[in-house]
Amino acid sequence: MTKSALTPELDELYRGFRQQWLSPLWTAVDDLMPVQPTPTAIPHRWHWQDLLELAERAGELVPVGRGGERRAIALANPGLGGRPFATPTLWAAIQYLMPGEDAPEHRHTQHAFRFVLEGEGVWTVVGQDPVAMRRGDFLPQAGWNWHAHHNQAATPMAWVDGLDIPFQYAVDAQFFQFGRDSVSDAERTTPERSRSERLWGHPGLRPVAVDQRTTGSPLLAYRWADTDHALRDQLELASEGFPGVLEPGHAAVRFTNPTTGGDVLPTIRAEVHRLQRGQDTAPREEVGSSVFQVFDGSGVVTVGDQTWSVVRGDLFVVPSWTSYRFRSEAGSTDSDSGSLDLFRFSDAPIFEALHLGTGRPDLEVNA
Ligand code: 1HN
Repeated sequence: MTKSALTPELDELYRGFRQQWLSPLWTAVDDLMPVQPTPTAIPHRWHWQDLLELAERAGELVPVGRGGERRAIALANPGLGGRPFATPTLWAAIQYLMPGEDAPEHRHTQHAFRFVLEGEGVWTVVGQDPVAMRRGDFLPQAGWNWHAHHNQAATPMAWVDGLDIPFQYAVDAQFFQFGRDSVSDAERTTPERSRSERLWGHPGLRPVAVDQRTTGSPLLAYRWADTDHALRDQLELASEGFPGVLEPGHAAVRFTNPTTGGDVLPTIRAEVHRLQRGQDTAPREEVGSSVFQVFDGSGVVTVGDQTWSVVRGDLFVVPSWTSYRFRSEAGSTDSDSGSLDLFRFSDAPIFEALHLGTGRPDLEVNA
């Protein structure tokens, strides 16, 4: 079908289409079927320091309670029309709790996690299991689990929440329920280890008697000491000439569900990457979108046509099919090792489940 000049007859035809809620393909095919993804989300970076200052101000001005539910302030990608969406599939927010504050119990079908950049003193109670949150910990919480948070420390605490809200919003899959208005005293105590960690937190070992198929990981906390150790071991092995790293000087681990070995949540993949001092990565592009947070160190990040210097806590978005690469800045001041540690989460499990792959289909077929 070639595009022809608009005659009165064609104009009449198009009016007929509109009146009957119809839309011809031939005027929309370039938009609907681009030769490669043309993301509406754009590369964008948020400074942690700016987020923290605004969250602190929200802590002074905005109470937490039933109705508003959480003092969470979402990253709104400038390409996505002001919606609280970091990418078309992913929500990312800074959440802030003042000393003594409770975030009330509720549950929702959206899959979620917390990642802690700094501080401690907040516990999250997931399915009545109190779980401590400390720097570097990753806390997944699959959909439809009851959860509440409480800050029992004398200082405020901030962390990052990731959820698949934009995805579930786009496909009309969300359900939500309020829980109890306050949790029991037993749930207010913070044991050193949660029940989930005592049952599921032993490497390579699963409880024989527990065969339940949970949605997402039954392990509710992945502690920084383990993540750090795994990354250090990968780099040490590499220096001894053994495989394991992603590329020279670049170690990476993925949080997995101990019952399956697969991704920790049905819709969200989460990883930590460590780039040794002075190293850079090869450029990559993938179908699907990611949010990164600098956990430690500093570096230079290029995403599409943007290049940013990033420091501890800064967040940035990599839209679908947008080239990205990193460089660790030698001699950074806030990290002992000079390496750049990046926390990353993405929607990769959705794309893999739908066989939308991570790259161009012809390249994948020929690979
Ligand atoms: C939620 O339940 C949490 O539990 C954080 O901490 C962010 C954003 C939208 C809807 C529910 C939380 C959320 C959320």
